[in-house]
Amino acid sequence: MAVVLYWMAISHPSQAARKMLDLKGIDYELVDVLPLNQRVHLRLAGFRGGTVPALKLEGHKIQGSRRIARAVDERWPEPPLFPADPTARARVEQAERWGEEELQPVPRRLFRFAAAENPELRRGVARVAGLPAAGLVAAASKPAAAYYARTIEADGRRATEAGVRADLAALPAMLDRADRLLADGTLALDPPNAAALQILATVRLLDAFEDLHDHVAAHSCAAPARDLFADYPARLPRVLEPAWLEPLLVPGPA
Ligand SMILES: N[C@@H](CCC(=O)N[C@@H](CS)C(=O)NCC(=O)O)C(=O)O
Repeated sequence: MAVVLYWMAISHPSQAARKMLDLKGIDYELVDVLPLNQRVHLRLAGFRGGTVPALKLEGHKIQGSRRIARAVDERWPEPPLFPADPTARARVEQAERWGEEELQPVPRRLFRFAAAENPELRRGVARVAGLPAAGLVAAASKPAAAYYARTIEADGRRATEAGVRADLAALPAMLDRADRLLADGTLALDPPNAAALQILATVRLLDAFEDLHDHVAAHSCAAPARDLFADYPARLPRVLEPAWLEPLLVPGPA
């Protein structure tokens, strides 16, 4: 098969990359990477980096959702993931970059924090990944979960209480920004452009955290995120201290 996507169903940039291939009508093979084992699996598959999504495309190995968007768009131009007009393209690229660098780490950090703290969540993830003996996997993956919780993300934060609380404080403004990008047409939906896929995949995962659902659902970006990623398999139980959620209790957008 000329196109192979290494992904994890729970991973929001993986969901965005898969949707790109689907929108282009590309015939591809999907390889499920075990959650918390990305680094090992991807190195064994010949990739230099240890993150999903990772794409083999006609002999090339491409990692990172933004690089994948460009490679796929160049090889299969229709429907386009970026506008043809240079000014409009620059706006979409700027939004996509913000989506990847600032918004994307937020649910990943919450997930890592929760996975390190909560065996039930690890059991759920093992079940979604189709693994047998999910209870054993949950116990065995505790050190890996702790390791990922200590990893520093591109934005300099870790999945610690301080990192998570800073994310929760920043989240309302970030979702307001996603709403504005949707309202001014930077995030196109018909067909979805690269910025919409990048940002709405993250919004969809945020919405799947029971702790965050009410707040996310009050934003106008939540409904298109749910439509675009209707089959997203994530449902994450309450894991955060109620007091940490206070920044989300301020009234949502009008
Ligand atoms: N910003 C990159 C990052 C992807 C990323 O961090 N993926 C996570 C899953 S959502 C991963 O595989 N992490 C493994 C690791 O950090 O070792 C992208 O958009 O592709």
